[in-house]
Amino acid sequence: MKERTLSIIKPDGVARSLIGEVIKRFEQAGFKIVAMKMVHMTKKEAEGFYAVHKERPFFESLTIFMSSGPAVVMVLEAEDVIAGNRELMGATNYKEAAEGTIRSEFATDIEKNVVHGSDSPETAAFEIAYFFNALELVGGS
Ligand code: IDP
Ligand code: MG
Repeated sequence: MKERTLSIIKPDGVARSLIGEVIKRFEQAGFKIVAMKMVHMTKKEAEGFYAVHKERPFFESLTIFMSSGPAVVMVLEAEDVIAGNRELMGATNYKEAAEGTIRSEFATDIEKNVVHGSDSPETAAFEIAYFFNALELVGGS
């Protein structure tokens, strides 16, 4: 089924000039970009985005990192793109990420792992609406 997911090239990926590298992989996988912009989140905005993790020990560090510089937020559309994007990204911990995945090749730390991707249709809907309104989403085909 055709679906949409939220992708973020995190501040480490932008700072290390990996925007083109990441987008190339999405396009080669057949994902259509139906919305895209750069954002420099405030600490509060990062906390709202990652609210599901607010009880986790890494929440403070994660939200400082995510608000430390500009990020690229995108909505990707394709068949089964939520799982497909998670597969391209690789495991959260880059040391456990499969060879050839974005995190395996480019992450430097369990936190600074270059990309974010929604993990379910429910989180995708919340995360897309967090950054984009309906008029900002073009019809991908
Ligand atoms: P995900 O990004 O693969 O979905 P989540 O468990 O949702 O992983 O965690 C969100 C983000 O929090 C991760 O991408 C990573 O940046 C950071 N993170 C997750 N687990 C840890 C940890 O154990 N230590 C430090 N940062 C972590
Ligand atoms: Mg997650």
